[in-house]
Amino acid sequence: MRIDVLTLFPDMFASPLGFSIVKRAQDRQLVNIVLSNIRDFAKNSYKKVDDKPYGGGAGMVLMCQPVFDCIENVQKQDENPGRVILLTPGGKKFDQKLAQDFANEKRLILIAGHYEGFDERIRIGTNAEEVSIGDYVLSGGELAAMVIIDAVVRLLPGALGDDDSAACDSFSDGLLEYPHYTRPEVFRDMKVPDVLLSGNHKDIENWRKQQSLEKTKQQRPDLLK
Ligand code: 6GU
Repeated sequence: MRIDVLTLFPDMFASPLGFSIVKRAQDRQLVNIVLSNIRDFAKNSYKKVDDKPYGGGAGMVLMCQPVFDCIENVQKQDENPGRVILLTPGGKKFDQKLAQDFANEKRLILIAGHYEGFDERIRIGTNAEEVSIGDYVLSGGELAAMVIIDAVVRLLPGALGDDDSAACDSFSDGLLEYPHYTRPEVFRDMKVPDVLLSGNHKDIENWRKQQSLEKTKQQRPDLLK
């Protein structure tokens, strides 16, 4: 899989992409993550990429020309034009199902905006989908892009080791995950539930299912509907 990220702040990505599962997936060449700086495509001498909104109002708007040029530059690097995603709080909400859908793609192009937003013609002209990671406002799309990359890359076949499992994750079956315990059996008077020490796999499986249901009922009743 190839993931392009178009951003004004490519340096923000070094740390989240440089550790753990996402780093390992890149090392194993399961994913090629390519960062492009939109500012490199500014035509004017001040490298300006934003301007005041027509009609007035606060903030600045990301201009069409550098973004279109940046998209076209990455698209010509590969025969697959990719699924173009604009990161914006007004987009469709990202969830585990969309993560799986993205993980089935050969190529994603994630565009992170800043300032007040994108010139609307970027969405229209590139036929991009708008995606949000939740109902709150971030200063830019970069953190959202990192969240999406992490959630998608761990779903790529071979990304998780034998010790990890995506199939049991919260949301993968529509429920939250059951609680986990490891050694010691007692810590500060808190004991591991007996059933987990019983060795009875059927009982353990039943207990976990019931705990998953109970936790979902308590924390996220909306998931049960
Ligand atoms: Cl994708 N962008 C911004 N700026 N804020 C957000 C978001 C995206 N998703 C949730 N909040």
